[in-house]
Amino acid sequence: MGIVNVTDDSFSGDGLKGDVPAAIARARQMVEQGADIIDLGAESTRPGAAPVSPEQEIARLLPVIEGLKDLKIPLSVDTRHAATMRAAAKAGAALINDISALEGEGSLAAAAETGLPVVLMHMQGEPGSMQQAPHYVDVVAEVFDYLKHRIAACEAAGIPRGRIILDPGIGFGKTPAHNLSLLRATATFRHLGCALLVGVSRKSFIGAVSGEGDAARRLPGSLAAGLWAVAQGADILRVHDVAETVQALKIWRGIAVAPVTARNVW
Ligand code: PT1
Repeated sequence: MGIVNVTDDSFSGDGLKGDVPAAIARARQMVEQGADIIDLGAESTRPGAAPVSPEQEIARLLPVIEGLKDLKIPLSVDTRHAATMRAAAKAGAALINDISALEGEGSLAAAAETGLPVVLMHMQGEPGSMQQAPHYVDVVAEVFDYLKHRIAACEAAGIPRGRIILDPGIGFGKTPAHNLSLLRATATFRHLGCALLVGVSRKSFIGAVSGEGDAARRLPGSLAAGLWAVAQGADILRVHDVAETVQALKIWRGIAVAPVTARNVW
């Protein structure tokens, strides 16, 4: 899953602001590089970020979705707003990625109405303050239970389990140690019977563990964490660096799963 941000202040320095042609070009380039899904976001949710109104979000996203109508791969929309989910689905988005696991007002009903698959992500607190004092007694058990309850809420709202993708929410109200514990336990989340998505790309825990302060220089750590997650059962990696991740995955897959031959390439 390639990340395309139409935000003012993406943490990794790749925010395309309101530049619609640039966002469209970035998405097309990622498809060329081997992305299977494009995740479009108009609200920065990195630690400390301020919320964006649904109106602003829709105004930023719709022209990009319209401009990518002919894309050969599914478009995901990264939003916590019911109105944005509806508008994006109507414009052709194929997946709803919600960092608040459809806890927003009207989101369960809106997502169910679209009939689209959804990503349910765990977060402790809100982006604006979530890194101030993350606290868990047992981070893996608590994230697991939260996701289990959100699956139940989805099923009650008419979103079947087969349409749900789970995400432990790396970096969302978690210390570096919490993030490492969750990644270590990636395989545990498979027991919930859904596909798994993991987003580690350039995040601050990689900086904390490696000492690399510049988010744009965290590709090696991002690849290491991403490959670990895939080896433990993650189905989807949300990444900034598509070409590099695809190369790493091809080698991992060649070793772990099946030899790469002329007939059997990614
Ligand atoms: C994610 C994700 C996301 N991450 C899903 N959607 C972001 N499903 C946005 C840091 O610690 O992991 N899964 N949408 C980006 N959010 C962050 C969080 C960026 C933490 C950076 C950090 O640096």
